[in-house]
Amino acid sequence: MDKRLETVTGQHVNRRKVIGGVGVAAAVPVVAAVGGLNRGVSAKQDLTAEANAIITERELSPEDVTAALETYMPSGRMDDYMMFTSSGHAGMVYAIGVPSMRNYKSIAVFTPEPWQGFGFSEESRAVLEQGAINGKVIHHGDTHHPAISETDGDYDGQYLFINEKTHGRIGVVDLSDFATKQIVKNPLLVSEHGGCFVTPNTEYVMEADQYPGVLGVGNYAPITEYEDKYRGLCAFWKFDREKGRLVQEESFGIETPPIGHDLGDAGKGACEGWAFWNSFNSEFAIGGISEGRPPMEVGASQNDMDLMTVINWKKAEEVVAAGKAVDNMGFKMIPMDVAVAEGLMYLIPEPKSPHGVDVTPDGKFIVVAGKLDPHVSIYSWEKISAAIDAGGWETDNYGVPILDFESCLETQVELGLGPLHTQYDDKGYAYTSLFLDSAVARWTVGEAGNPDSWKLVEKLPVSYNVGHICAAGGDTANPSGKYLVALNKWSLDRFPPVGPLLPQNLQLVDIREGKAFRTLADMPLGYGEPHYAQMIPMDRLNTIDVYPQEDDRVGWDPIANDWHPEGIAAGNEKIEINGTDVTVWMTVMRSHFTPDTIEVTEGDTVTMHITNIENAMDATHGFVIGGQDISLSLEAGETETIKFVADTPGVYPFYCTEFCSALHIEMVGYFLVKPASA
Ligand code: RUQ
Ligand code: CUA
Repeated sequence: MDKRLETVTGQHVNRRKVIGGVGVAAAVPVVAAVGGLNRGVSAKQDLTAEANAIITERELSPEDVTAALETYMPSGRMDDYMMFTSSGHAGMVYAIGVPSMRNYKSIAVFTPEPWQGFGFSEESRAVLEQGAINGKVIHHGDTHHPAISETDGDYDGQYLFINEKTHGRIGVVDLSDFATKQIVKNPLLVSEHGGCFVTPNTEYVMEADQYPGVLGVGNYAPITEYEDKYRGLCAFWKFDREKGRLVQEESFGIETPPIGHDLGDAGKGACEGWAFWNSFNSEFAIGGISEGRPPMEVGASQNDMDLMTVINWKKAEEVVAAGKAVDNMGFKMIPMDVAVAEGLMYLIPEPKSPHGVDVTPDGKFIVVAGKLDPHVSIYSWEKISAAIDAGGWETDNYGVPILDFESCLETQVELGLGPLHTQYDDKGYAYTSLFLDSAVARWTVGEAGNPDSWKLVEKLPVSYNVGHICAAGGDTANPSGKYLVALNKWSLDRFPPVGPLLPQNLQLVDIREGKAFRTLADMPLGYGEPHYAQMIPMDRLNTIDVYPQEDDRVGWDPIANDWHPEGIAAGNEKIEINGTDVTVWMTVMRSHFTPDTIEVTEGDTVTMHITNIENAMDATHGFVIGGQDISLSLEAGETETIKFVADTPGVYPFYCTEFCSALHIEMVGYFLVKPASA
């Protein structure tokens, strides 16, 4: 853990405890008061009567009332969990409190965001530019699967990775300040869906294609050469935890047959060192409705079985170290024949276009959901490794070993229609989303050799068309199992009409011991389509309150995670004019900018390094200036840079956009652009 985390962690935890303590002590139970004539008791009696009147008037059932009590957060009380969800094509990550289901922050990752100033300063613009495609900076992204960094198979709360399907990119969010620090682009993949999943100690962040192509962005082959020239890729991005960055030079991918790798999971416990991805389209369908070929959805659903890809990443790491990978567009790639010869890759049949593949907390079983099959198929790691050791397998057209289905299968459980994704709790239950049934199934994770121990227990209807589900720690080695959130795709009759584009509906589900398995709350989410989410106990997050400051030093660059070379303390503000280049070193604090009058000449190139010299928590200042597409958010202690050409003469007030003090309106300055002719 770096220094700035350690210095602030103590304060943060203490503050939370104090607030929690006061809340508990001040709680007033609304119960019928018995006798007594003092004011306090009669106030309680009044409240009880009022509570009953509200219940009657709003026609609330006992279920409604108890659900409300389970999720209500008195002001100042902290949630138990933070859930990080993707946002689909809004290109962000949302941090939502559980059980209150309130969104505390939308974290800009692939999309510029003016409130956070993301993509407007030179520093954050450079992060977006890391994700440029052939030099073209992209201003959106399709986020799907967030992954919190793990230590020993449990979320450690330090980093969050999020994949981006449209362009095959990954964003790295630092959970010490909830800000995006890096975007990487896989040069071999045009798009990807099978990420992010982390190995148990975040050695690697995994990603894979969903739609195979010719590996390498820009490489071409006609679609009719699909089977010959198109390939899949299962990639492992090396994570440098000290630096908090993914390292392309130490990453690698494994070339695979062109089956569409859909979703994956890293092995843990019993199967640590291995990785699993399931697939659809073992038919190698290529669509072509207008050419008389079957549409993709039909072509890719012909076979009764598709194929799970099983990869030994620990061994693959050694193969790369031994120099057996090739360099493909700056990314190390283990060719398919090498992967087969070295025993790195195996395929296992799995029923019909499956979707999720989810390793049980102990790593003994791998659960594959059927999507077009009402069952989940449970594979035994013990059996899979025995089948690998035994050899004598068949191979596919590309020479990749296909293990025998029956020899790897532990059992199957029939759950209902459209099973997609599975999560686990601490009581031995698994939960699987049923898209077509609009339900979540709760079933028991049984034992090896005892088929009767695997059983559907109950199903809970959700509204509607549930995709992923997220249980607290539900994909880790130690799930905590209190809450589950169903991420529902459709919400048609749940909320007031808002036009034809409807919100997603996140539903909180109680999975606590001794409590009914039921929904507690709806959270319409009107700004993006969350796919997957992960939920971490709140006390595992160690966030900072302000950026680091020392007696003689102020001005932090959160992206470099270091002192900003142009950060300045009060008293060192200046304007330097060098021909047509004007450089300003500015400080901001309640409630002024220094300097507050800047005059340049039309056509000058202006660079401003702006430092927020506040050290109080929440003392954020904004900075906007008309006509230059600039909106900054300067958190306490932060320095940011903007650069623009003063291309239009005139008088431009610049002002603070955060209501920072009673004199916030007065927090203004003038930027004057003298006409060149004057
Ligand atoms: S999957 S459509 Cu996570 Cu169910 Cu992306
Ligand atoms: Cu600073 Cu408003």
